[in-house]
Amino acid sequence: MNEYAAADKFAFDGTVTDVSLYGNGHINDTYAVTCECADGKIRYILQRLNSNVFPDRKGLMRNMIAVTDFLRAAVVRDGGDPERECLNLIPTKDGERYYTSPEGEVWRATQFIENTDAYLVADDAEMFRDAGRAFGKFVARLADFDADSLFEVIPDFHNTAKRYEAFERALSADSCGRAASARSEIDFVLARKDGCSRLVDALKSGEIPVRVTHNDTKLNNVLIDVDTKRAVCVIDLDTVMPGTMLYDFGDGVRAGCSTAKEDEPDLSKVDFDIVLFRAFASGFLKGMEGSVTAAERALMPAAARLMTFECGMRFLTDYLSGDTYFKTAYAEHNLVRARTQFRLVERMESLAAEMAAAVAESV
Ligand code: ADP
Ligand code: GN1
Ligand code: MG
Repeated sequence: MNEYAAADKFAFDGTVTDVSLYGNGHINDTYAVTCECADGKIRYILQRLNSNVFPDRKGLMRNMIAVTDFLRAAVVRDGGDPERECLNLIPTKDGERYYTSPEGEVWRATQFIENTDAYLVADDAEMFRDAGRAFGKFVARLADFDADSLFEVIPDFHNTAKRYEAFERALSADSCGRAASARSEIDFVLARKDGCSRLVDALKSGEIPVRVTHNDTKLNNVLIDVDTKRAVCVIDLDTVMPGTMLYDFGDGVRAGCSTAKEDEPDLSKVDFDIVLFRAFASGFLKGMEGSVTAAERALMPAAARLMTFECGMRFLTDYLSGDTYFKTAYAEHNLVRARTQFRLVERMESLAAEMAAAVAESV
């Protein structure tokens, strides 16, 4: 179904005048919908959920509805603005919270949070600190949410050891004959097999607590107010599942502590910024309101490294498999992305002591 036909299913205010592709997500098809109504223009976000990545989109939507309802109540309780500080689903004309097309596509719509932007690279450390605070607060707010009620949208999403096995399978299949063009990246991964299960083992043994986590905390998954540069709303709730705060902390560092975009082809521009790391760590810990355990804190630098390695390995796996998972704009896109992640991992390996000191100094 095309986006105009899908837009017509929702109870938007006014008349739809434009539906255009929007944003930089790698997974769903996201559109901005513009409607004309008596008092001017109003915008919405309309999304077609990715059926390949999310086989059970009804389970995903059940999670999203429960989580957004819960967060909305928390925002109201804290005296915040529930129209801006949480996602608000727009019902369909039939009163449903999302739309399923006859061919099985799942579409959802949310209020467009105006006067905000999604950043690929932070403007400065203060902006990134506040993004960290928002992601930490997200985990803190969901502390009382029943983890067992959540459907596991993508099983083993951050199980790095299982991700490693998937990489090995893609490498031995080499279904597109691309392995020869990624030899040094493949060797980079093979050399780091040990350590992949550090966080899953810590969860399994009880060394660190299971929490309800976001699991996809890249900088462009928090909307930032364009005037104040403060984080307004955490978005992209598709992967909210039981996990560890270290997934969210680590993935946030991965995405935001780089001096360049995730797909920067010129590696001389890609470096790990310890100032940004310090800012994110202090913001995240503040957002978590003192609930971080000593064991979690001790693993924060390692988690940043591991989540970055995992993401690079996923990009490389997708490159070897013929780009079936992440959206790509050109043939080498996933390989280019893998390279930036591995550059960051190397830099984090060299900066391990400085990263540990930065976390230890954060209050
Ligand atoms: P994906 O899973 O593909 O990353 P997202 O849910 O993150 O999809 O949405 C993609 C982009 O759309 C975001 O990075 C952001 O720029 C924009 N976006 C999503 N929801 C909203 C919203 N409610 N208001 C404004 N922009 C939004
Ligand atoms: C995807 O959906 P998006 O673009 O925010 C991916 C994340 C990766 C990220 C890398 C469901 O995030 O896991 O870390 O790309 N989301 C899913 O940029 O796989
Ligand atoms: Mg996103």
